[in-house]
Amino acid sequence: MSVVGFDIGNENCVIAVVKQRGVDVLLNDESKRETPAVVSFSEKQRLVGSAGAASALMNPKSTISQIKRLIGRKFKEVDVQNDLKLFHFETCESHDGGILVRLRYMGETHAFTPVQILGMLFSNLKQLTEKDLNMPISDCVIGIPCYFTDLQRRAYLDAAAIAGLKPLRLMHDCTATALGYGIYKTDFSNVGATNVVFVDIGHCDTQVCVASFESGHMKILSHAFDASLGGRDFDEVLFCYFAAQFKEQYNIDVYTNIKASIRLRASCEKMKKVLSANAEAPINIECLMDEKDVKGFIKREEFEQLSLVLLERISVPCQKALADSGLALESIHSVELVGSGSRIPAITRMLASFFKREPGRTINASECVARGCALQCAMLSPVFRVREFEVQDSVPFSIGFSSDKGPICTPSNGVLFPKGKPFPSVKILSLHRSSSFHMEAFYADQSELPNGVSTQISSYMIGPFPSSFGENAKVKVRVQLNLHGIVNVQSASLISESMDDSETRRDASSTSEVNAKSDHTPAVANDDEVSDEFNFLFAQVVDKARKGKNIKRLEIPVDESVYGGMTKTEVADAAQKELQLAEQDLKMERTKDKKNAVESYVYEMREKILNAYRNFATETEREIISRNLQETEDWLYEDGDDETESVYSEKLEDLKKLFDPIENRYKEEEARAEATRDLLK
Ligand code: ATP
Ligand code: K
Ligand code: MG
Repeated sequence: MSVVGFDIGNENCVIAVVKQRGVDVLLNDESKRETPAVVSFSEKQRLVGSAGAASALMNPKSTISQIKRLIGRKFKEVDVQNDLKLFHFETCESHDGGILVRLRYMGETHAFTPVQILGMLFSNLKQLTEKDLNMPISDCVIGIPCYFTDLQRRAYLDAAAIAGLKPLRLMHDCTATALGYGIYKTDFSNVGATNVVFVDIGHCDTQVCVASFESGHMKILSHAFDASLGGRDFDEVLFCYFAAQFKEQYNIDVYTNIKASIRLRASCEKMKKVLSANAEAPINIECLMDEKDVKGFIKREEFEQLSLVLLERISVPCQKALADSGLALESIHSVELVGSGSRIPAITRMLASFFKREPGRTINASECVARGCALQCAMLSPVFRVREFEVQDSVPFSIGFSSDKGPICTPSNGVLFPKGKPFPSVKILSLHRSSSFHMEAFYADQSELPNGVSTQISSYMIGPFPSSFGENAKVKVRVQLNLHGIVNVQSASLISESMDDSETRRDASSTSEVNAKSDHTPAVANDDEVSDEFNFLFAQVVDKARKGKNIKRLEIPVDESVYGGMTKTEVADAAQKELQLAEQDLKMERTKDKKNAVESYVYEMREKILNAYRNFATETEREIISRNLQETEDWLYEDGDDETESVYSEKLEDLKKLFDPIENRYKEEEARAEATRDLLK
């Protein structure tokens, strides 16, 4: 059993694993600690990660990156449409308003949902991990942006299921970072809490959280974000600048040429990184478009000037997180800056002036999310013993609940899980109903959500239930905001109590005897009520039942449907499809291996027949073999370039048949020589 943390970024993925002596970040096949979040469909197989990124230029229309942006979103959302303009793969609207990625693969047009594509990334990361650990894995913790909606969280779980992973928790990126930061620190002051601001600037987004640490305990006070502000936007500043400049200078319009725009964008990203360490940076691209080589140059100051609006926007979520935490600037002990997008010096300067102190850079900016997730996974796994450390996260968006009688859970306007309150959390709703009824979970405040996101979450049919419980029977509905930040109705039960309901509630410790035989139910429904789990009346109800009172409790069916979510069957089908695709990839890998084996055999034997084996073959044999080797080599580059595994196997066998007699003669002679040597010793 192993525990794993995954950070799936818009640009890079990181895998962290808890090993005996701490948390390790795994290396991928290229020995890199970060793996590009890219899936590319080449002619007959998928290329994921570094291989996928490498084929982006050759295969722009079937190379998918930044899929995280499209998870659980609607095609028509304005922000989605803005993102789609930057992508070169083709998309369309699905029947339920979602997004489909359309591409050609193995001679057919395929449509994949973003969840399926994310599932492919997960599969690849799972494979990398299993190869490294040399054992199968499924338990993991996955980092997610704090601004993910319920639907996006469910979509992540579906994608993980497609890949055969079992997330023990979806963890907010900053919460994971804060955990990794806090768990090792032992120098928190004994008097009061230590408050730390974490700012994570990634490729596409900015997240800020305020966390409060005490020894053995961490509480997130607030989350804030800009879902569309990250390193990518700074690349775009340079891209627009040089696109305009090259148009004027060389009369080329890169916007009209996919490959040119991919190359310019990649160069601009490199340039941005150069500008983080240097006062100026050149750009040189050969044959960018219309066979023209282009050259350019920018000073860091100019870049900063062009990025002024972006830089200013970073302070907005900082301001919000601080305000929502209820803390004054003076109560903040430090500001920690993570995410590779934050490596731009002007960002540090801006944050320093906003927080009135230099932001810390002690945390590993690119690995902290995965590391924190791995730690959380170890804490949640029964197999590991981790230092006692309590993690209390904070609800990012207010969640309301309503039933067919209108909003419930007053006093705060139908809000059941208010923003900023701790989660996971369970609430018990007490209602009175005579037959099946309907409930809805929704986001209570549109203004808290990212642009244009729907407030609908999920709906529940509760019931049917037997009429023997009478009119206006009491129903207890147990609603949970779970570890993933997903809201759901866990269970619903009918309660028949042999006393006046309101009486019981008013005096929870009442021991007043009630006539056990009377089947009294209140004639009028009480106002719907909500209580936290610890206030729940069940304990008392059960208690009375034990005393032999006539109290009935009956679990009733709850049927959930999620707006825009996948059904269990759809997830199972997608998992099946993923297996088929993986099988095809594997087949192509085996084919490649076989082809390589033929090729190396040709080279090896050519060398041997000229040297070691020379005297063991007749002139005729040597001629035949040389001819065969040459023919095979030519074939590999021409007709045999793209053959099946079995064809390569046959080819190899044929060559071996020619060679085996000679090889045997050679080996016999070797053995004889060795025996003679032994005798002479
Ligand atoms: P997200 O968090 O948005 O999902 P991510 O986690 O993949 O994305 P990171 O890996 O934290 O993002 O950061 C990637 C961004 O950091 C890219 O925009 C990249 O260009 C930028 N970046 C990396 N190194 C530097 C550098 N030295 N200077 C400036 N920017 C950099
Ligand atoms: K990352
Ligand atoms: Mg990130």
